[in-house]
Amino acid sequence: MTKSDIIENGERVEAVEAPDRVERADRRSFMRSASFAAMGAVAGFTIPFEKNIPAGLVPAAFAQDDPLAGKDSGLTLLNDRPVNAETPPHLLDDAITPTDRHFIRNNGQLPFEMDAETWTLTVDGFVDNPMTMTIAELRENFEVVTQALHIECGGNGRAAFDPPARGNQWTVGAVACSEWTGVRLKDVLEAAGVQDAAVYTGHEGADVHLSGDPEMQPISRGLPIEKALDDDVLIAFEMNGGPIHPMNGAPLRLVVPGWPGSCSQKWLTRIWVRDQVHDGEKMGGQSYRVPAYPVAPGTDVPNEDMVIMGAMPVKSIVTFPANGTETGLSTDVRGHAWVGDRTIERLEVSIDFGATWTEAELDAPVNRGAWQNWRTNVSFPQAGYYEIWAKATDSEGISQPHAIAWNPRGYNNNSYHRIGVMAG
Ligand SMILES: Nc1nc2c(c(=O)[nH]1)N[C@H]1C(S)=C(S)[C@@H](COP(=O)(O)O)O[C@H]1N2
Ligand SMILES: [Mo]
Repeated sequence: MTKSDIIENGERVEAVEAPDRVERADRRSFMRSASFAAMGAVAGFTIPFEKNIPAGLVPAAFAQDDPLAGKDSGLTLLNDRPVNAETPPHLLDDAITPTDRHFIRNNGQLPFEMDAETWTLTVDGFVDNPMTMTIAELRENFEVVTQALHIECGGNGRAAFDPPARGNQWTVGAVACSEWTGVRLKDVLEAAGVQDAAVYTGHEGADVHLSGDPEMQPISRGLPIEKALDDDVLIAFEMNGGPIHPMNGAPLRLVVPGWPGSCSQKWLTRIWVRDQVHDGEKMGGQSYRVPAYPVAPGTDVPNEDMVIMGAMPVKSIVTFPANGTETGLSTDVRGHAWVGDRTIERLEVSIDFGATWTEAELDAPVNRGAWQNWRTNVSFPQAGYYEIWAKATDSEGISQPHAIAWNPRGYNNNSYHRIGVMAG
């Protein structure tokens, strides 16, 4: 078995992922450079019949690793290569999403190492003072802030597209609002001295392309410089007062609330300030881009007619009661609402398929970039099946639509969240 055998066979590389990141990094480097015997040594055993092992076989002892280690067992695993998992709405009931319930959207494999002590971030490109800093230096040199910030995958809701759009079939749970601690990207960029020629950032992370090819990046997206200088964008090193979960970008990540989740680079190693729109992996073609004009469902839209997604549209979710449950003739109803770069002004609920709506109690955001919590109580006129629909309206007076504005890759589905209950 050669080194390239191992690297080219993504299945095998993926299969050695272990919950313990240190151990895992060890195993991974052995996978890349050594033999099964060496791997056995790491795990504390020898493999007497090593020479009989067919190329490409994953030793069963290494294949048991759980991609959802450290996560709530109620998360729905959509894919394990790369790992993608969403959170059922009833598990998103908390005002602040616990770390173990934050969804996971990976485009590649975990980095080889995620050591907070040795991690560095480089800021370079069109800046006066290019810099490379450790996490300790970021903490020392910039104001450390803690904010509740929501992240939603641009493709959340894709499963409802008709005709279907390819990509992860997210239902409604590729969204979360955890409390993130870090420094403002704006403060770091200002210290680096953004030059007049700067128009965009390019973000790089340490995750590994699915092919294992070290020359390729799984994803590298960026922000228009105006958004990068907005004070709600954080370079985060803590999640909910503890370490960032390895799957959520430990030990350093961007959090760009209200913009497609893909802007929130995980395992962040570099902010490259550019004098052109960033052209990193998944910035072009049909990725995170929508047609510049409305299209009929199923339309093939040429790449040159696609525009990069910016702030995400107004949206809400019902987190209680759970879909498909039985209730009394009245029940509490609650959830969250959010929108990119604006606030939610109104949240309404309907129990009669949208014929009438009643306003719910809606909290202000705890800080800019946080989702807003809402609650109400509904009474059903008689026993039977009801749907509870939620509709948010933002500060520009724009409400969630009833139907999906179809686009080829299934982005920005902000149609009403509906849950069904048996009342009485
Ligand atoms: N380095 C890196 N950053 C990344 C990704 C990735 O695959 N690699 N996925 C992006 C996408 S598409 C989303 S929706 C968010 C998801 O963040 P989460 O996995 O912490 O929920 O991370 C973004 N940041
Ligand atoms: Mo995403």
